[in-house]
Amino acid sequence: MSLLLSTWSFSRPEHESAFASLAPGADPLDAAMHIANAVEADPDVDSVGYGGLPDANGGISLDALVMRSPAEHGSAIALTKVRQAAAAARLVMEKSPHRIIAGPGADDFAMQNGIPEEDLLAPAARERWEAWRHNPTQEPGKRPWDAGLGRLYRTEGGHDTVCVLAQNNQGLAGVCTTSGMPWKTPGRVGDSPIPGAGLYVHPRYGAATITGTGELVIGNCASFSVVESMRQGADPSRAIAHLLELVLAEQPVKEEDQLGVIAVTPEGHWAAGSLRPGFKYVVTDSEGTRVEVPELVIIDEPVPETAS
Ligand code: SD4
Repeated sequence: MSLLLSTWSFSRPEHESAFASLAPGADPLDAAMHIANAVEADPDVDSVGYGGLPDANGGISLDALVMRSPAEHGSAIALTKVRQAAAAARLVMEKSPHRIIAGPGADDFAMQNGIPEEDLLAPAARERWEAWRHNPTQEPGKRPWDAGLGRLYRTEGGHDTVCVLAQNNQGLAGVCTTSGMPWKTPGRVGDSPIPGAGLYVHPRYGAATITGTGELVIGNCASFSVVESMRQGADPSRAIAHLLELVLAEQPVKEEDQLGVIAVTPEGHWAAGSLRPGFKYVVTDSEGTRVEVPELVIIDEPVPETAS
């Protein structure tokens, strides 16, 4: 049995082809990368790779993490010259003696290992930054709302990362790749490239990954916390609920904050949950591919009219 899970409906298009590469014996990381690479290359996804919205100065930076186990993971942080952030993170894991490489060194390392230098700021993202720059006092942001159409409804300031988990008879693998929070303070790094925050994979206990406001994720070591709950016997849904309730109790959660979590056991039992309505995820298993709403939503809120 094999399984692919990813955050947000914009990650759906490559699910079937990625799943085809997840046959027994295949490397689950390859399948997860397939989805991440496609989203990074899509200029219409404004929160990942090319097309991502820039920081307050108009500079875009990308962060990514790939993980198979506590002994096998790599992060590339604050890339400004290469679009393929997940591939850069995989190179850190496979070709360096380190676990995290950040800043200009991360760009150099990626390029030395064959990833091309490219412009990261798409014209549409530049235009939106120009508009924001001339009116930075506008309402700071509403959280993303996934209408399941492959694009997210939202106003300025929302953000949403592609996180992918893959499971087959070879084990588990995960990828998390993002351009981070739009209009962020230059130099800001979120949860996505931090092992145990945006993503955690343990071959014996399971994997979890998170999209949403990174500032709420880091302090609770959120992905690690979900996997740790599974290690202690919780099923994935209970483990996610425990994490989201903990964040709500311990963090200054604002109206525009959202967290979407997906988790899977080594046997392929999975669940998803979110802090609020509006999060969707994509699953492919032997029954096919579908875009799903998580059963677990911690804060009950009405659907905004603009999202329907
Ligand atoms: C970050 N967690 O940089 C990422 C962004 C994200 O939904 O996932 N947004 O905080």
